[in-house]
Amino acid sequence: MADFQRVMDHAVAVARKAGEVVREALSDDRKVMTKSSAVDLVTQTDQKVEQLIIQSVKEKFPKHRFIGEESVAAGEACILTDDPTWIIDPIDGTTNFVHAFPFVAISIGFSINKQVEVGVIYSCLEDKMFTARRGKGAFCNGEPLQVSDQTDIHQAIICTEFGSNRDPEVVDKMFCSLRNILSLPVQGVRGAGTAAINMCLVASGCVEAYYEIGVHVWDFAAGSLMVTEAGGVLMDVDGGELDLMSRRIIAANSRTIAERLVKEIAPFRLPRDDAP
Ligand code: LIP
Repeated sequence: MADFQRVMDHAVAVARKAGEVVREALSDDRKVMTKSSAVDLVTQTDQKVEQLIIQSVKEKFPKHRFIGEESVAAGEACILTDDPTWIIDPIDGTTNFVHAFPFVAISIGFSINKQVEVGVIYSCLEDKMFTARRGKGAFCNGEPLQVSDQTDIHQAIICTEFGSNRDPEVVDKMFCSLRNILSLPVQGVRGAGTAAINMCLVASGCVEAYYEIGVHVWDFAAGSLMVTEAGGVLMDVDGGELDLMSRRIIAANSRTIAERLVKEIAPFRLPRDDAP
């Protein structure tokens, strides 16, 4: 049995340290490189922070496994096993970071038996530390989080993102979903530029739901626990069960809101995170 409190304490400590590195890097020149597309950005800080987190975890938990955004980009396999696994996004909101748009998070999920047991999201420019443990609630800087109780979609704010895929068919589908949702109408559509912070907004009760197609497991592993521990629900965009590797998610305050969104989202599939 893993000592989840030890895992949580270490995740919080290393996320804080990583946040300092990110804040310092904001005052330097940021050398920007690209990954899967011209708008899929990465910086040396993403790589440095991921190494910092992995090294520090390895010292404390030498047998644990890792899935890290930049390690996968460098060619490591993205396979979720039953083993204790740290799922790391060193900078969630890299485009925000590049532009100094003030929502940037370090996202650390910890899973066993393919179930997320601990989630830590440090919104490092706001200095907000979000934490969740399965069965023990979700917190921001130690204060308990609770999703909103609004189940009328017409009174809702919905978060989403457009990601970094600019294939015309994908863009058309995203606009189709957005058009349907705006026309319901909902009260607003927002996006912080990071999946992790969008999910913290759901958990905090500021918005009713977040959905996206194209995200990765490292973007939403920690956030998924944050939302359920704050009383919310998770769903695939077609209404089925959430699949951590499918790159699709609805995270909502309630089944009512999630199922209403399923009716409006134009679903499509992208290669899975664990595709060979
Ligand atoms: C980002 C996600 C965001 C998505 C972006 C990107 P990154 O993560 O948080 O939801 O729309 O395309 O995947 O790359 O900044 O860690």
